[in-house]
Amino acid sequence: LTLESELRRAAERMELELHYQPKVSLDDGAMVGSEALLRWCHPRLGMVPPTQFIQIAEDTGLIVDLGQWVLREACRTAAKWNAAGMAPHKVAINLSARQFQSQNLAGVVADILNDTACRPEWIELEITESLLLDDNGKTLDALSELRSMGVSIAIDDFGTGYSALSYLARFPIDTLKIDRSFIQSVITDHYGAELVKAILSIARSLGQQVVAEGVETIEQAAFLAAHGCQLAQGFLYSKPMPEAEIAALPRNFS
Ligand code: G
Ligand code: G
Ligand code: MN
Ligand code: NA
Repeated sequence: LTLESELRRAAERMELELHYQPKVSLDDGAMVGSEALLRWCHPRLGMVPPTQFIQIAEDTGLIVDLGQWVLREACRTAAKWNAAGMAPHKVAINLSARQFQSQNLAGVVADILNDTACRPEWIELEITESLLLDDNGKTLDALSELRSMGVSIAIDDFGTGYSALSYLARFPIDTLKIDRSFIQSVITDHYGAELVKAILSIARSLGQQVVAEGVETIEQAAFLAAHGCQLAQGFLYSKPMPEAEIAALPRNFS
């Protein structure tokens, strides 16, 4: 059996699972959200990391069904956590470009929100810079419709793509997620520190929120807080964990 045909059946065999990594306010340490990250527990191979199967799923088109499974599962969890008084907790969901091209994404999201009793403000969709550069008009339409529904949009891995900064003004974007390669250098490298300060300054001017990814040390968190970064994610707080383990965590990391 090829990995592709096994992946095709992974969802119905309940081999897929979402883990969640807390997103923390640098102001007061409160857990204000989380990022949903896909995991495949393969019966023979064990845990297959997404870096090994997302690309296959994208190349074969399987990502469209897989992505819908992820959306539904993450919205279900967001609704459950917010209804249980964990509120307000925003769940971030990663999207691939194929999910915009091959379907009416805004319609799909609207149906899933409705089915799962999830409010639009309880989710954020994470897209990459490359998606915006390839736009044929369809992406802008879908993002605008999602935004008008009340769903927020984040740019993932910010700074690692083609950096055509003009898209920041053209597209409805709420949040920039600074890639962890930048965060890892803020303390050790002068240029790294200046780059992160410049990104924070651009985001502030454009009214966008910033999430620092891959925060591993107190020194990094202190630097980010001192320069006006609002939110952080990383091993300093928590690795990605199953739903039940996140729900059992204290709501504050300070
Ligand atoms: O935790 P980590 O190894 O999980 O994730 C690696 C990368 O895989 C992430 O940076 C993310 O871009 C991608 N990824 C994780 N989950 C999903 C998902 O549900 N959909 C898509 N399209 N990408 C994902
Ligand atoms: O969507 P994205 O590419 O940002 O996925 C996040 C990836 O980064 C996941 O693979 C996750 O496990 C990983 N990650 C999360 N926090 C940290 C961290 O503090 N350090 C490192 N090295 N990786 C992290
Ligand atoms: Mn992401
Ligand atoms: Na990232």
